[in-house]
Amino acid sequence: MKNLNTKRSSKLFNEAKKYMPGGVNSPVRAFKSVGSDPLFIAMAKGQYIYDVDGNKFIDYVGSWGPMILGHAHPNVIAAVKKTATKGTSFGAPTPYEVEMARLVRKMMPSIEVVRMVNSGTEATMSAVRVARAFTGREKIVKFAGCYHGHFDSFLIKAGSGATTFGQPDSPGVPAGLAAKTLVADFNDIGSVERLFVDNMGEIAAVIIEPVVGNIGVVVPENGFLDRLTELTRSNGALMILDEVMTGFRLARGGAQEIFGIKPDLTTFGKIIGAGLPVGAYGGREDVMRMVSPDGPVYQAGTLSGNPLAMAAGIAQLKILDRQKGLYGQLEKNGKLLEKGMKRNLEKLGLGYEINRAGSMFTLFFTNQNVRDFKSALTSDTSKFRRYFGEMLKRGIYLPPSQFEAAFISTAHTERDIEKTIAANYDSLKIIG
Ligand code: HOZ
Repeated sequence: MKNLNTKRSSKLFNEAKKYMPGGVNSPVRAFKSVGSDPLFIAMAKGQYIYDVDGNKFIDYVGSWGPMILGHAHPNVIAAVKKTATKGTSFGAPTPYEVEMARLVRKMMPSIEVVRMVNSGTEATMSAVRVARAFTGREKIVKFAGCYHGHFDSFLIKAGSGATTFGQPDSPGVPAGLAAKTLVADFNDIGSVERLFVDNMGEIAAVIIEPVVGNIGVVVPENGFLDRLTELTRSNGALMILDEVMTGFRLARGGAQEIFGIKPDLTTFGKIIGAGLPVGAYGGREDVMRMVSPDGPVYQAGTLSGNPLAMAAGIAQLKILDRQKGLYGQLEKNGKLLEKGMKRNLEKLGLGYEINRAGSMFTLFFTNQNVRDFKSALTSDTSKFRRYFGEMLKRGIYLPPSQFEAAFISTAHTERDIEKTIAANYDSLKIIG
């Protein structure tokens, strides 16, 4: 199998490194952990992404999740074009924001009141501030390996790029603030119970990715999220569900619909902007009315509810809301891919793990059952690095880290899945 020609990407990267930290604007896209230069992208359409050297790939990154309908969906593009001609930002309310809030409430009934922001990080940061104000408590509980964006309080045992680059606890976070973040183990309710006992009356909220996507995909075991919800209630703390990845992806009503839980607050990210910069947080009316100008908790932003982002997001959410069979198709293709990859592993006598929730999946290079941060870290990342390179050569663009989720979109066809399974077989055969 020939190596890819990536001359133009490499040239751009060399120049980019002079002007930007690591040559990129977000660490995970630097390809650092997979030992090659990142691809610079020229365009994407449907399930395909094209780099500046003219290479074409079946894309399983999907801009890290939001492109659930594939790239450049005609409805989304039409909405952006139409809106852009009327102006790109006003710093004042628009009808789009009302329509967006109405849609989010309709699709996710736990959301009574919602505030739009510009990213998942802003959403989680603001949700925790509100929870602290509402409860009058300062400590929060997060789970090892969960990633909730790059706000100080969350860069403690954080997944995603922080784990990929071996920096789960970032320097620069004040020790006093870090001490307010308590860390429990995913799928281990006992670890949360102990924190509540040791910090009685001090915990404002528990924040969790219902299906972890930031150490690769890790699925909650039966009853774990239910017990967690009960535990927060009985201790007067709030439950914050971080649905930045899972919201509107695993189901119309997100992970909370699938697992039948009702969080106090939920955070969302890029999917509600169809790839434009958007986030949101929302939930119980009595909690959300704490937010300024209804209440005293300050949180603001000129670009919050930006008309272009709202128009794109509304176009995408409307399809997710109305198109019959959409989530069934994602599940079917997810299952097909999982089955094919498992068949490959069996044929080759390899015992690696595949975790999947609907259209999110990860192949872990470990023989252990991956159910938390510790077991995810048993993955052989040098094997992943070689696997990633082999898949890329075969036209499959996966997230460039063992500790990320891959995403299927509605644009992926059965043929794409079959091609991916074949590439997976050939790649695994080479690396063993
Ligand atoms: N952290 C995001 C999902 N794991 C990826 C996007 C980014 O950090 O650039």
